[in-house]
Amino acid sequence: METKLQALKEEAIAKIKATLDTKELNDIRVKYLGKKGPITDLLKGMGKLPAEERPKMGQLVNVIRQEVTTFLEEKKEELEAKALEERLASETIDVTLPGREVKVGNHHPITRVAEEIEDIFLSMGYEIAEGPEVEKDFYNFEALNLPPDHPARDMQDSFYISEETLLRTHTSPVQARVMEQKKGEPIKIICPGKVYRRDSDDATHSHQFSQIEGLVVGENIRMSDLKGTLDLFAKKMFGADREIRLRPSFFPFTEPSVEMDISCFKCGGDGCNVCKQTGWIEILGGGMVHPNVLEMAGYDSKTMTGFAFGMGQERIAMLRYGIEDIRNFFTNDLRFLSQFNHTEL
Ligand code: 2NM
Repeated sequence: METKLQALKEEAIAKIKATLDTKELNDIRVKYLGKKGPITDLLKGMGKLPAEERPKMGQLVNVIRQEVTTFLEEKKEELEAKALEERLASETIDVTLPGREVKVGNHHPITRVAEEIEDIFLSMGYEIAEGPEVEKDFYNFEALNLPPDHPARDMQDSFYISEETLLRTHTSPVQARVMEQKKGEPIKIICPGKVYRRDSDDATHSHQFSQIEGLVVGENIRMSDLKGTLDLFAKKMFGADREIRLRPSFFPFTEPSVEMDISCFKCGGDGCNVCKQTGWIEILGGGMVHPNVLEMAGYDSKTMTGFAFGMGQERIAMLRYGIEDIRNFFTNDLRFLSQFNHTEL
């Protein structure tokens, strides 16, 4: 019986060693250690043994059961570890793969320039005022002292929606509206916004563009206030060492009217390609608000005076960023726009 038991043990261990999966391993366990297995059979047959041999045989059976069980458990662990390893290998994620790019946008260069200009005037105590882009002929022209025969009022020069409605040709009507609302009170505003003119688009003209205009009305507002304000603006916007120059000009809504140049920020005034060898760059127009404009809005032009000025945002942005064609601002070409991403210009 002892040799039989040893043979059974060897047989079971050999099968355990050879098996490759857990199901087969379980079959082996049932076969050798189960209730109908050969070892159980041998135990049952112990009754036929002489009494003095029984304890020794019983002990041997238990030792063999224990040994086979240990082999089974070890194999089970081995197979499970292998299965886990295979699963992990098949489910591996390559964390070194590059992630999906998140495109970060930024403000349009025109918006940037507008906000920069706004910040400068806000720091001087101005408020921002806005108004409609579809405007009454009255606010766009009449209230601004543009006579009926003025060329800007020609169908060829403005986008009319009806006899008395059009796309505003400048942001000045916002200022005419504010003056009307303020009913003789002092004013200090800047008005940014889109404007429209019938024009053939080319490198320097666009039928749609953006302006930013300023208006100050109060007692004793003088040309020197305009000059000081614009000088400070020029220095904050284009560099502390900028100088300004005012030249006589004409606008229907200001008298006297001026145009302002700044000393060239590239060459400092010596002459270069940016200032076209003149040393000066034209930046904006302005002047003292025409008495007719003040009176039409309900101001007494004897006690209240004002200055106003206006500039094209695109022109400022072109100078600031060295852009040569105004159409770049409107075509939404990402190759152009992405140059303004992530960079402090
Ligand atoms: C400019 C040039 C000169 C201007 C005048 C006014 C108003 F409403 F007060 F009459 N607003 N803006 C003005 C004056 C604008 O832009 C080149």
